[in-house]
Amino acid sequence: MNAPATAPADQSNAPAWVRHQKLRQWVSEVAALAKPEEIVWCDGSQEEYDRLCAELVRRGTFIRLSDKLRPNSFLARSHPGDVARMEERTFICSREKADAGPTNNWVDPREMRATLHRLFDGCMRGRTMYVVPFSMGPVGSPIAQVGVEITDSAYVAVSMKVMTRMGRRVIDWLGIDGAFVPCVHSVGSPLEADQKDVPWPTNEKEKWIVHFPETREIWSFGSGYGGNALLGKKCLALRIASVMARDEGWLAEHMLILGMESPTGEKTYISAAFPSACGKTNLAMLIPPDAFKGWKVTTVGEDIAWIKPGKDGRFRAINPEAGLFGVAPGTSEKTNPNAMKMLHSNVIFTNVALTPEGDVWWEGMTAEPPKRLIDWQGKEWTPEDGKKGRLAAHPNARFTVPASQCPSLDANWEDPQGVPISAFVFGGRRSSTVPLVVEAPTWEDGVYMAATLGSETTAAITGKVGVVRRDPMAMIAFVGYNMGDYFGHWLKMGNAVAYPPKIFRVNWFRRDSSGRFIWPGYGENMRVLQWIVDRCQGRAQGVPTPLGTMPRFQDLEWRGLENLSQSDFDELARIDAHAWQEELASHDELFTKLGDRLPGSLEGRRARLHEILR
Ligand code: SAT
Ligand code: MN
Repeated sequence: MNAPATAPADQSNAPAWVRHQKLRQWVSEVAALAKPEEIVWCDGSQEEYDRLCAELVRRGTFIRLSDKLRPNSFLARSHPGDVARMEERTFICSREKADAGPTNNWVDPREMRATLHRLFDGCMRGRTMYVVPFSMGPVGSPIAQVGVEITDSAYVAVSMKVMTRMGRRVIDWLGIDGAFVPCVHSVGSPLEADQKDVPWPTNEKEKWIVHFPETREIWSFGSGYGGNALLGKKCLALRIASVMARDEGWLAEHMLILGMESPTGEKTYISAAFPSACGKTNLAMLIPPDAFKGWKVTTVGEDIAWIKPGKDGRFRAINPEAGLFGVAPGTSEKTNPNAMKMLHSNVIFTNVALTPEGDVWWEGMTAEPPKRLIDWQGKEWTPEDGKKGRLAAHPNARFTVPASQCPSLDANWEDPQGVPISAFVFGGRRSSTVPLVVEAPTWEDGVYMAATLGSETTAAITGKVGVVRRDPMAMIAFVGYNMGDYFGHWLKMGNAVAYPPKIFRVNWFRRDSSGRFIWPGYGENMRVLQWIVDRCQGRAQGVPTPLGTMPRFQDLEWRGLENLSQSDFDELARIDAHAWQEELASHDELFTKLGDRLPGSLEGRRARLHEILR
């Protein structure tokens, strides 16, 4: 909002420990506009968390789960129209449309500010406005960034306590004039006098998730769910941070970070990007199969990585988050035993099913569903309903849980300097065309592989199955500026360190002619990770192919996986020239869209691949 000619009186209701005048003034201004009934500053204490959770129970937003089965855990059921991030309602409002680029929604910032003024005027009437100071990254880390979220949702306030370092220590660190990213959020559902509240307030008519990249501000209206409302995550840590990273020479990426410890104690860190529905959280917490005695996989992060050139000539990465907001359906003892352990207590579940004993359930958790459940919309559910295709949990049902509960958490996960990255891995869900694993011969080839990343849609995302969607670096929804410029930034970053990571492309999802997945996935992905680590350490063999270096059958560890034959492997590694011509034509579609902002060297690579893959 434009600053008034004279600063208004301090209406921020800030406690004495807030000494930052600009912060007080900004909170006063937002309060004057949104007109909440009261203002509460969050100190981030456990008492505050418990008090807000109790309040959410009292208001019907939270159901307290059995203290025996899921101690200190809650279930929230969202409004059925507010169940996921909304890309079509997400805007990058740079001054120039071309700076948002063809892959983002754009509205002129002046027009957008007028819209926001209309929407936020009185939007918190009858509600409490929470002021939530948070740090993305360990408080005080040179890589961390501070945000302050104003929200009228207590669900958001408690979720931010789990997902970020939140509260008074962040204010203390800000001091009297530290920089912060202002984030304003409202569910967009004011309460008139005597109006009874609903468990999940939302605005059914309008939802807006708005970013101003030049002034580094975030405004979100109408949704209370996930990335629409927990503004530290995709909005700050990716969209706004990607702009900071471009300007300051680092990378803000949609990547997990994992550590691989060999039997000799050698540690190699990998950062990997996958579009949704590719098992990113499972990979970040992988447990190696028995054949990998002495190997350990450790978790630094499972969604976002901030990566900066380090003094040692390597990229150093931190996980800016302090919690996981993970997809529940499909998580089980088989697919992710570490996640199952992690969910034993202190969890906020959203849109999963409730058992009669006061525990939770979701599709894929167990082979047999419980006899009776209450589904994510609060209705009775039996396995008969399941057979008819009615889901007990929403496909995008989530768990919100502190990272500190992760059994595979890396010892250095909070190192303020970050962990050194040896490899970047990019993967998508592709039933054909893309081989199991390829190492890019050069940084530029790797950037090309990442820029042309594609993944097949699943029902959970679009309702349409099997359509390849281009998702460069898995960042299609998260780059806060022009995608062509982002590719240029990646190309440049290869020269920012003396030892750039190797870049790999993986695909766990290739199918045979009968439609069966050829690769077993999950823990068995360790076989590919080990080859990647060994390549980084100069140990493993591979052969050059038109796409890059690939392992031969004998280059991977097969002990304990006897039923994957050499001919299965040949199919996983097959490069079909005809399919690749189609693939390259589809890369061309993306490149054409980016027009003159596309770096010439990427188009050059495409043309060369076109020649050699004939
Ligand atoms: O809702 S979030 O944006 O946090 C998660 C996701 O959709 O990827
Ligand atoms: Mn994500």
